[in-house]
Amino acid sequence: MKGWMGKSKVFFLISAMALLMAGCGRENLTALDPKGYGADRAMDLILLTTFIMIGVFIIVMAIYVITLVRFRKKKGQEDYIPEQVEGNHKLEVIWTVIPIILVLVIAVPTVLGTFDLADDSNADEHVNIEVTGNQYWWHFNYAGEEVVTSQDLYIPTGERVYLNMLSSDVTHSFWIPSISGKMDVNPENVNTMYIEAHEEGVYWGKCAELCGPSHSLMDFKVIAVSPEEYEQWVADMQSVDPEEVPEDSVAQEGQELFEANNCMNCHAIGSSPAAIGPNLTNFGDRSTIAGILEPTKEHLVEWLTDPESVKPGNKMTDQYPALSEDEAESIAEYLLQLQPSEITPESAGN
Ligand code: HEC
Ligand SMILES: [Cu+2]
Repeated sequence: MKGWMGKSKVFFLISAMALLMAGCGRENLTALDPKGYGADRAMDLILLTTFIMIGVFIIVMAIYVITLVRFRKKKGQEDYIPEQVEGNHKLEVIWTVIPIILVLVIAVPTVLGTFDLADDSNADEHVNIEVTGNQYWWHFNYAGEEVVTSQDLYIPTGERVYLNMLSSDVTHSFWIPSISGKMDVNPENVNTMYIEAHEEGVYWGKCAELCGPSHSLMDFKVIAVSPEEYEQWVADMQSVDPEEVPEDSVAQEGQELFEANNCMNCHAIGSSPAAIGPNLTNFGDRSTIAGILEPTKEHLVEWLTDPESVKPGNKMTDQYPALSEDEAESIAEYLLQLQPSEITPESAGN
């Protein structure tokens, strides 16, 4: 009875885990549905190793079952003792050589793929973006373009985009499962990787290295658009005038409050390299607020009045005078109007 209970518990646990993990897959947040070059290579290796493992499993199981059936103790032969074998040269060579061959079959494409994905010899001919990981947000500086943004990384489809990555604090890891593998983002050295998206779309990114209390909320998106749309987006970003005064009076008031409440100590609008907080040039076009909230006015007011409840341990909490609901609403009105481009996560589709 006890044994049966134990087994049923294990069975229950495994089913519960399977159910839970089935819920983990999110469209455009899975390495099993590759939409980019690095993810393709990883998928090839996943399939290769899985097929080899399944093959080994089937063969071993077949030998096991055959042995069990054929060499059972038979009626009338209760006293029979089979030949006692001590060491068999031929067998030992076979079961040493086969695994070595299998490991080589896996190792060769793995090593080639690793070198291929680390190749940055042609980086100069492609789009280069400086990526900075921060507790708990991402900063993107488009080298040579005077374009700076955060959280939503715009890239052209069908081309390599080189990312030169550094952290401003602790080690993070940059991971867009559908597009490419992970890369550590360290405070002491620049790591370079390239990504290439095949199709237009919005791809989810995650920080994959435990970096503090809001590590799991350190999400970002890659917005892959056609090369023409990408050029247009860059031009739109370059033409932003950070001083521009909004037309409606609530947003105007919001802009004044933004200037009066220390916000600009940390947040730039325009291509300023200052980056204690996310650059807000195209904040109104963002797919999310702070990487995780739906981009609505209510959520923005929530973020501005109580960021701690949204992202524990974030670096904005208590760094500015407390805002009333009205003040936060005016600022929200202003920030959500910062929409320099028609090229947005929505236009790139989901
Ligand atoms: C001490 C620096 C600092 C000050 C002052 C500050 N912020 Fe922030 N802000 C941050 C940081 C850091 C983040 C990123 C938090 C995170 O996601 O972990 C942030 C995030 C944001 C975001 C979300 C950005 C995005 O890309 O989703 C908005 C909007 C914002 N702040 C608005 C404001 C406003 C408005 C004020 C002034 C009332 C302000 N901030 C004051 C540092 C600051
Ligand atoms: Cu992180």
